[in-house]
Amino acid sequence: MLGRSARQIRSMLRARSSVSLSTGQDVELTSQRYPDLRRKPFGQVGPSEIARFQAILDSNRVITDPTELDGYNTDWMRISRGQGQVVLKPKTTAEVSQILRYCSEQNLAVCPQGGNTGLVGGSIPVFDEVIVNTSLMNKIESLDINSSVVTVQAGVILEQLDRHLADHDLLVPLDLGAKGSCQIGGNVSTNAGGLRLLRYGSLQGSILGLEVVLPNGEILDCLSQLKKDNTGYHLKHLFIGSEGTLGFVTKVAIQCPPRPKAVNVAFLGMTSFESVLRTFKEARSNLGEILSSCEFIDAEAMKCVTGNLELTCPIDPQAFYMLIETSGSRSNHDEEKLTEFLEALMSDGTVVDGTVASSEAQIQKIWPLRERLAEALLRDGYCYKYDISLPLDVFYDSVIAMKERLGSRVIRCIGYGHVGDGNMHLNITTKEYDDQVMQLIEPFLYEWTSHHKGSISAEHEFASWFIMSREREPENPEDDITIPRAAMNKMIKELCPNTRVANDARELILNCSTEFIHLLSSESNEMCNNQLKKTISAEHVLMVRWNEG
Ligand code: 2HG
Ligand code: ZN
Repeated sequence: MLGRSARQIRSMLRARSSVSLSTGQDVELTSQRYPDLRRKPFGQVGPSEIARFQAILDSNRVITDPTELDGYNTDWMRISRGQGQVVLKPKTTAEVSQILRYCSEQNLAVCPQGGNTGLVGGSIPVFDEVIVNTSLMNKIESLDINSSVVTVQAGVILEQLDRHLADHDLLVPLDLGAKGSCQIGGNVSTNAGGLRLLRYGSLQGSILGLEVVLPNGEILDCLSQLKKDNTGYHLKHLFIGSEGTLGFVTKVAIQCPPRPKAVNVAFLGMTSFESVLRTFKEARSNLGEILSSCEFIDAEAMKCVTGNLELTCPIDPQAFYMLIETSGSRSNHDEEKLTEFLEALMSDGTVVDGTVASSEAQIQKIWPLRERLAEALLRDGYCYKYDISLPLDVFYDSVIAMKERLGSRVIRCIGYGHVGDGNMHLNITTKEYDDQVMQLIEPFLYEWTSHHKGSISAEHEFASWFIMSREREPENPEDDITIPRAAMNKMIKELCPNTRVANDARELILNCSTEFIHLLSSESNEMCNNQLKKTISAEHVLMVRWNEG
């Protein structure tokens, strides 16, 4: 970009190749890789259970064919595989309610599943849980043009919703690389972060209401469409990001921002991480309200996405790259701001190369370099995936520390992610799973992160430590802490001895005090840091579900 103005520079990119990954038997069973995991004393699915499911749903929505089951049992990362014997595909909340009530009565473990695009194995069974898949719950129920609130069923695909909103000049305030397959219910249950959190904030802030089916089949209606509603506890927050542990999200009301009229993407190169930080600081102060994304990619990550997916980097090789997006309402204004910002950074040598794209076609050629990294990594073989939040002054040190530790044992150790949100995606690859490499990564990386006051899960998922750290043989199944009611009862007893323990999840939630809720969250964070050693082995493997097996 040196010597040329931002507006003159246009991308010189090639079309991306499409990739399809199969799922299947070659992925090791989660229960085999982690032999210490024990199936809890849940019931099993046999002919009478199948007959009951077929009475609730049509038989073509009860899948038992082993070949078909394969895809639902294997995660997108191909690192986890469950042994679910049946997939159920409800279309309505009433059907979900009947399924959960029956499973609860029969003590059958359930695995809620959306688009199965999660990165930590949380969307598939660990053992033989009943998979309740939301893909047929795909109706956009209403869109209130005046308030810009859309209400959808859980199985609506993110990209489809965004296309629908585009017709009304609105936008989903969430954007993920997996947008073509991930579903809103899963996004809510994992509190997905994504590429534009910097601009629109965490999904939690945009969700106005939720409808949730509780483990006993009761339907909890928190489906408010109001921007302001302070009547009582904000129960919806219990379900956002709780990974299906407390209930099954069936409908969501989302506040949608206006669709930007002008979008620009600058793709820049730097020689040092200090320059990345300086560029981010300048972007924040000079692009201000129009800044919508600030991503970074290191040199090895760039080699991965260009080498494995045959994409082309539009600028010369550099140590670090940044993708800076602006979204505003007046293109002249935005381009002027962006040009000034870039010229200042180039003239002092912070940015050494770059290109700017303003048309949709050009932008669509740049974003894949960042969005398709997760997919590119899988081409190496096995991927050890870490999603950490860190203070920016030590942000890239995490990759340096890991590289030093792993040396030539791995194919690559790379860093990329949402630098604007302090979110590092640290990824390591080997040809196939290598336990020795794993031992070098964990618990080291968790302890390193904890020591630097980071978080071991920034946006992907989080909760398995909770179960693992408390795992013990229950005296009776009712005390099994993998059943949320019992889990919460136990926590209440431990944390708030004076609080009344309720008999079911709904009663519990309605009766629990704000003190309990505060304690729950602060205790969770503290436990996470204190108990890393106990919990790390399963952190990316086991997800807590409300009645996981
Ligand atoms: C992203 O930001 C996703 O692309 C995936 O969160 C991150 O591949 C990863 O580690
Ligand atoms: Zn991410």
